[in-house]
Amino acid sequence: EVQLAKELAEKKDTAPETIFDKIVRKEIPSKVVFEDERVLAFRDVSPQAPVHVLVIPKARDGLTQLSNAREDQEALLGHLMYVASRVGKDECPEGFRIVINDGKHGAQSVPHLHLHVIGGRQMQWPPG
Ligand code: IU
Repeated sequence: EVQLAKELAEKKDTAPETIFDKIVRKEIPSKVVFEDERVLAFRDVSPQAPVHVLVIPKARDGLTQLSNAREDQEALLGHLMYVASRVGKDECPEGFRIVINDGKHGAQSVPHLHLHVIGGRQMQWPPG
């Protein structure tokens, strides 16, 4: 357990960068909803509901997916969730859904951690 944590902490993020890095650097335009030093929230280009915002860490730092998170990233994970909650509360007064797709079975398509904030219509359960 300790050894695993150590290896993760020392591991450099060598995965190729994704389009989200270009969005963070504003090389590709996006509709920014919120931003601070650590996170960026922007509208999904292919919205699945009237409100569909992605909240991402600006520096990926190994967070290709949630399951790669390190213990020293707990505060960042909390901040991402807090920002997602604010976006949801601001834009979806009747409720919303937060989704994190992880890996193949999670149907993740972009290997840079992102929280989907989806709302503005009635959601269904179970998800597909
Ligand atoms: P996923 O959880 O990895 O499947 O979500 C990726 C999302 O990123 C998906 O909803 C795309 O529509 C969205 N997206 C985007 O907003 N802008 C882009 O340039 C690309 C993907 I590529």
